[in-house]
Amino acid sequence: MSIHDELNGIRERALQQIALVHNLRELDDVRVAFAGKKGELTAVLRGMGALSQEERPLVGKLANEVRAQLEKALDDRKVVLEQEALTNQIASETVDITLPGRQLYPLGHQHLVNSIIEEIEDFFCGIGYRVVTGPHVETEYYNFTALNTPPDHPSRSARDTFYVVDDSCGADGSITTGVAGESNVLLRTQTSGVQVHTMESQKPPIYMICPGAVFRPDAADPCHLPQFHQVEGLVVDKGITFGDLKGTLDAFCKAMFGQDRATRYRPHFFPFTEPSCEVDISCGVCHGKGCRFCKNSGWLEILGCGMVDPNVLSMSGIDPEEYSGFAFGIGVERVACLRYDLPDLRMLVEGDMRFLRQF
Ligand code: 2NM
Repeated sequence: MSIHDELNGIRERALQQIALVHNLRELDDVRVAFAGKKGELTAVLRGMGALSQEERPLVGKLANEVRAQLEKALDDRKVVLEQEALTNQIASETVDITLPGRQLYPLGHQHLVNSIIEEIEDFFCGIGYRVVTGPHVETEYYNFTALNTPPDHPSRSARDTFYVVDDSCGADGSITTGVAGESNVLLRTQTSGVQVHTMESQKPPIYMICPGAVFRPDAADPCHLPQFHQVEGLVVDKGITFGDLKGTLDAFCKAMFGQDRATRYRPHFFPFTEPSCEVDISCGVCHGKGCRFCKNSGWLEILGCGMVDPNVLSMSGIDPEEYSGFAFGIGVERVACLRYDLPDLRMLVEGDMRFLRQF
């Protein structure tokens, strides 16, 4: 076989094999077999020494053509195989980001009491009120005296208030409750003390709410918990009237329970407000006709309120001739009961998964 035919044969076989390889490794094997240092093409070129002067340039030219052709074919095939490999990799590694996540167990959520507090905060922040918080431990002055509560008022008794015997904190910080008259430090029975602190330290206009835990020595039963939550509100400004109170609390009740709910204001008594009211909303179950839920009255009690007693303003350094105000107190657990139709307040603190999972 002439060296000419040999080169053409190499070309033909190499191109054939290059077309047939499946991957880059096989392609490299072909490259080594034909164009490598010990490859067929190299071996043929070594034999060129034996050629005549005339033949040598012709064969050399052909050899260079074959080499160039092989190299181009190798390069082209390499591009195709690389592209194929990338396509395969992308296909095999694809993550469908639209697939829903796998939920391993039911997720927890915010406590009902806290989500109601946040809803109340959202309403009042939306009409320009500030949220203020304060300590759970208060003095009798801030919890009672500054709120116009007489010294002999029954709410001050140890039956209605947890007193803290201040020097009986254990080394571990534990608190022992004491007897009225023996301590003037207590667990707040309402959050109003925070409002007194605010009135003392800040000039009107005051538009504030204070959410938080309060404490009363009641045994837990369907309607009582020894620790529960209030959101109290206070407005002090020039020219505040009962109309402002009613407009604000009507808007609040509708926002909280639905635009179709009616309100009514029943006269009541609180030491810190005059006049004072309890506010009812129309029953959402029977819409006022009377049913088991509203104990046949058609109405559900929802909050207490009133015009701040001038004594309360003046004790905190605000001139009642210049300013007036209204205040209100909302029982958060009570709102939760009405909202979720709970038969027993204790369900809110027992942590029973069968109850919590419903929300
Ligand atoms: C209520 C009902 C009526 C009240 C009064 C005050 C303060 F500090 F301004 F005197 N804070 N909250 C208030 C008034 C609370 O709870 C049922």
